[in-house]
Amino acid sequence: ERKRVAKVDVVGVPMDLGADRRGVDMGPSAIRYARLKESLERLGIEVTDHGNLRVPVPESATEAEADAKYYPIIKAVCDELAGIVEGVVRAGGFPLVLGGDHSIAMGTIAGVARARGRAPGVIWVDAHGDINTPLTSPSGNVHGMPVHFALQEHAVDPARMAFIGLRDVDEGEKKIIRELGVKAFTMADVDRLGMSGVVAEALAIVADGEHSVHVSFDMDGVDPQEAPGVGTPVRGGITYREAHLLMEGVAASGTLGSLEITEINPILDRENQTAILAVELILSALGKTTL
Ligand code: 4U7
Ligand code: MN
Ligand code: MN
Ligand code: MN
Repeated sequence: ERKRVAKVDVVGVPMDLGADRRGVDMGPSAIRYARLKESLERLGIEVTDHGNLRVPVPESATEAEADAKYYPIIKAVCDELAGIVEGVVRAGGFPLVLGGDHSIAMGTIAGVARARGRAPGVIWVDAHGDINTPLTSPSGNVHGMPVHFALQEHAVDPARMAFIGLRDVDEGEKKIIRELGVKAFTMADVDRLGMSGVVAEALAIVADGEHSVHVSFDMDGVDPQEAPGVGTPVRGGITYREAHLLMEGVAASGTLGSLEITEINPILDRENQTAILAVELILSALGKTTL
């Protein structure tokens, strides 16, 4: 019997300042509504829900920086998130962060890094690269930049990170990924290698025995047929079974130290199916198996 996560600490971050379309701020509610707590408890996991952080709404915020919209406010919320995540990890807990747009990953990763004295290895599941700088970004939206900031400011090692599911990467991002040599498994790689091969290769890079693994899961990594409730859907994504296989592979490695689920937009969803899928995937990542 492999060692399972016994205690999970849930933190909601109703953030949508990092994205153009309103609605991902409702992600944490949708995931809780999909019975996150009860489902984890049925797995035998003890759950502490820390509730949601207070996040300003765009209507109440002033927006000065066109290159990275709302960056100062996003940074302040991420600092607060980092403090909570740091405390959870120090207390031996497992942070499960519910977004919110993907800019929140800066806070989660910073918190894990502070608690452990080193940045985690990162598996970034996404249709997008999220590695724009304020200068390369075509949109100015910070949810397209968190990987850049995680590498730049939170000491994530580009050699200890892997993308899975990419299929919509900006020209500037392609150049950065190439120059940094970040391992990127595109959907074409998933087609060729199969998801089990991709996960094995990704874990071999990210989990070197010294780094805990952080999975930052953007629900738009999954195909829109399965996950329609996202702000920026892109066809040709990870299938339902591939998504589970990914999480099951991570669970089986016994290296997962933290997890976040981002970019669910309940307004664009159908009967909460994207949040329901998110809960299923969380359970797979935390060790749920059929038998
Ligand atoms: B997400 C985009 F230009 N690359 O930077 C950008 F295509 O967290 C999209 O992955 C970013 O959902 C998507 O604005 C951010 C765009
Ligand atoms: Mn994305
Ligand atoms: Mn993303
Ligand atoms: Mn998005």
